[in-house]
Amino acid sequence: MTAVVKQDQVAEHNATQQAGLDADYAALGGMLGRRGVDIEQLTAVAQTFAVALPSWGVGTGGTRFARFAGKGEPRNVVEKMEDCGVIHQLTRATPTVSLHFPWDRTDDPKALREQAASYGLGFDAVNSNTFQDQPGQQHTYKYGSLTAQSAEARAQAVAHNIECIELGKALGSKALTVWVGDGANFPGQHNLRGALERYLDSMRDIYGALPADWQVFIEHKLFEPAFYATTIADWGTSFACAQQLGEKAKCLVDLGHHAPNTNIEMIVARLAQFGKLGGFHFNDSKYGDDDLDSGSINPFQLFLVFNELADAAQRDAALQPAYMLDQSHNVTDPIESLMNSAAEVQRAFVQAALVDRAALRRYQEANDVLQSAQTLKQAYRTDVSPILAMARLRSGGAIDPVAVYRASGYREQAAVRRPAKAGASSSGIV
Ligand code: RM4
Ligand code: MN
Ligand code: MN
Repeated sequence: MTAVVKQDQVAEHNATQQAGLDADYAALGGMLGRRGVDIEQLTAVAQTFAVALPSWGVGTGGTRFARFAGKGEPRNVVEKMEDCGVIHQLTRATPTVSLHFPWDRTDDPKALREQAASYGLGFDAVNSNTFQDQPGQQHTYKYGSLTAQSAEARAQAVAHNIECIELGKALGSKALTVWVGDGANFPGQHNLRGALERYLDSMRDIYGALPADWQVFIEHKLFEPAFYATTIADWGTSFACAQQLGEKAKCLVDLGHHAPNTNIEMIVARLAQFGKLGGFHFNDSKYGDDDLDSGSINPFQLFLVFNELADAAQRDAALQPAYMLDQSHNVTDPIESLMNSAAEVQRAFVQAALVDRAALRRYQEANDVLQSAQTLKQAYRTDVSPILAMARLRSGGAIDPVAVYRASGYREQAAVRRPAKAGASSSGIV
């Protein structure tokens, strides 16, 4: 595996941290042992964790109004992969990348695949983009894409999605994620049922182009850019469409795409129960689609989502939803933010594995509400940081990825290697 940051630097850093980590790990191991939990087993579980990086997340995102370019930000997909390589090298928790077309379009998928493989990276779901017009595009998406009144615009959007599948095939992806911004801003603008019928017609064409071993993930979002009536606004609509389309269609839950206070873990439980949980876009938010680092606002919710996933996995060992990050901000270094998010999602995963499920079931059956809640809280309150650090160390990563990254000077060197390109917009959302 090509080391993006010098492996000596990682080793030197780890050497300075190892004694402290060993002491913390032993202390935590003792505490867990008294609860009947084997820390070694949890560390092995932590080492199995993997979440995909969003290629658009390594660019500097925008606010909803402007884009503030960051220093040394990647200007193309090759540079994005390099940044993803650093994240994976140091965290060992992000072995795949989710690409977004046409932002990441490549004429040479073979070369991109090889570059990715050199960093130990593969590709997760590919994303289509029919929420903005591209230079030279024939038909506008101003009034929608898969739901557009214009048959030409719809056909163009379908063709784009099929092209994404083709590119994904060449890269080794196995899924297409479809998020559309289609909807109405004014009452009366859409015949609500008609718009969804057009959506389904378009999706049937896309579904028909899926290879046998592929899935399509339908991503819902409450609002934005359509505010009055977003066509795929909620998990219910997403679920109904996935049912209509067939087995290969599943629902994708982006944590930021719900109204505040929505019980997202219950959505997860429902989708798992009915076999339609396709994957996640992990992030956090205070209001809507804030795209903040995972666990930065509501880490308990993230834990509760993983608690449902652990329960679902016990019932159905074959359940394997795709874990992906989806975030993009401009007030942090995106590489640091993504490393941080990967660790926070991994933390929730490990904490959920700590839940004493047999005890929880007993308390639930006995209607012991207080102890049921405490059983979850006990797992959530356990600081599993030493387990995460040990898992990284044993997998060849850094005990403290952000510290190594900062000490490496990667960003400063990137700023020299990658002078800002006028009009570069392949990264970041705005
Ligand atoms: C959307 C949605 C999609 C992502 C775009 C960039 O809000 O979350 O997943 O592809 O943003
Ligand atoms: Mn998303
Ligand atoms: Mn979003």
